[in-house]
Amino acid sequence: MEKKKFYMTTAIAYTSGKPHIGNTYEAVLADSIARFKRQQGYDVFFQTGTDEHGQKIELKAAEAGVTCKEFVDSVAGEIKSIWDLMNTSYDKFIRTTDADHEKQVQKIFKKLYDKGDIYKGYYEGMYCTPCESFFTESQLKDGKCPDCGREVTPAKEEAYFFKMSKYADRLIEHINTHPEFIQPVSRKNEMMNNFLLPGLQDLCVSRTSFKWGIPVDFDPKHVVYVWLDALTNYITGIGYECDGESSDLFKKNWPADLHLIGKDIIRFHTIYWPIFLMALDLPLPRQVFGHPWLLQGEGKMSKSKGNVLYADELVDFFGVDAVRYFVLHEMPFENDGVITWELMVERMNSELANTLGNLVNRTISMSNKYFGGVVSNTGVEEEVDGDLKSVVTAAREKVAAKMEDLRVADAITEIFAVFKRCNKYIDETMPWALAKDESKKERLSTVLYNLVEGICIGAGLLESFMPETTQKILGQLHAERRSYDQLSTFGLYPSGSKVTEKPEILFARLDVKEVLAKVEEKKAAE
Ligand code: MET
Repeated sequence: MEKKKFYMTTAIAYTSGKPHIGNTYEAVLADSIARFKRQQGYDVFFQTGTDEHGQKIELKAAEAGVTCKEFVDSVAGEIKSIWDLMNTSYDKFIRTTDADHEKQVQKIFKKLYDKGDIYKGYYEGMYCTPCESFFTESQLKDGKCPDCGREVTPAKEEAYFFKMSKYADRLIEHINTHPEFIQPVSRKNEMMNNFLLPGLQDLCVSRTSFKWGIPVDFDPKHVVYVWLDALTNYITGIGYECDGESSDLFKKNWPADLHLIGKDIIRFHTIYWPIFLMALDLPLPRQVFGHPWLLQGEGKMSKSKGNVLYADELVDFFGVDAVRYFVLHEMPFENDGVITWELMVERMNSELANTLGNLVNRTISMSNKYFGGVVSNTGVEEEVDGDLKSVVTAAREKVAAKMEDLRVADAITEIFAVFKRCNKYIDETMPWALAKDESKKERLSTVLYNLVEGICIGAGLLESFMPETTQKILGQLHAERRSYDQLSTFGLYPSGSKVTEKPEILFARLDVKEVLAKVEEKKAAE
């Protein structure tokens, strides 16, 4: 049977600076979804990348005393290496400075101009440089940018405009008839009531006040508005050809199944982007999911506020999978999540070291102590086994249901319910007591077998979220990786297999005071 395709994307990150853990979160979140879909048997194409044009980047490069290209090359490299460090399994990393992307953007702009959807005029308004956006006076909030709250400056320039209103009715109709299009659903009302229903204004889609962008080829003093440039990455990255035949990859994958983005850029993805697509006569993506933010203490992380945490420094202390676990598990579906060193240490100790690490370690140690590492199912069952088995075998469906709704944190909670159930099973069966009674030896063997089996299934389910940990656990149990189908069947661990003699500690317990002291030390040294 042919596999069903699943095309998903993250937002592409601005190459204005090193991404903090809040930006990195999105790549990890997307990765966990991509991996889970693959595990379920989908033919996934997962695209991420970098957004490299615009005045802000031009200014940063000038500050750094390098060319724009040098600047973005260096930051894009940094972003890619952090995505790699976090084990994100993207299929394509697009950069908006890629030559084929730039060429398509020029063609798209020309096509929309020829069609009459883009026209030339003048823009007068207030401009927010960090957001690359114009606002009218009435759109400002207390005289400042309504999106980021920073200062705006008056600006007037000759510019091209896109006739947004032409497609507004079609978009309203689409949103109303496709309840899955904007998620979480609360964001839909915001888009409708604040933007669509009051009436869309034409959008300024070119700039002349700076140079670092894709030139409009038939009027090169203009560069293409960075959002028109950036949004099209979702089609150019898979081989869209504006005035010819698109690639097979494009034909297979478009429309996208999921655009995963931060909640602050939902408007660009559920209003501008679908309208651009309509103008290009392309079908709309199936779903846009606006995730909440990961906050560090008070407020959104930002360099200017000095409350920034970076993935690589967290990884130095906790390891990749613990950081993946933390960001995925601490992020609620709709509200913002919080990350602090203290919380990380707490989760590391309670959930990772205790609930999971200790379970695996104890099970392996007992198998070695009582049976020389050989784990056999002797078939001596007791009533309590039934509940363990039903919790373990029901987990896959529960995880799948949560993932279907993109409730990743809840999916992880379901997996940890398996490990918790296994721990409870140890308390219930008391293997150390069984070991004292020679006549209970066979029962003890089955108890350990059931634990190993529970751990194998839990570890298999964990693969999309903590891929290295899954490998380590299966490695220690000398167990095969299981297919998705096999993850709801109890008893596939071959009876009589031998586990490792020396289990490696999966997650070391940390002392919060020591961690904080080291963090301070590091800061002082910088
Ligand atoms: N660079 C933008 C941001 O980080 C996202 C662009 S997605 C097409 O907000």
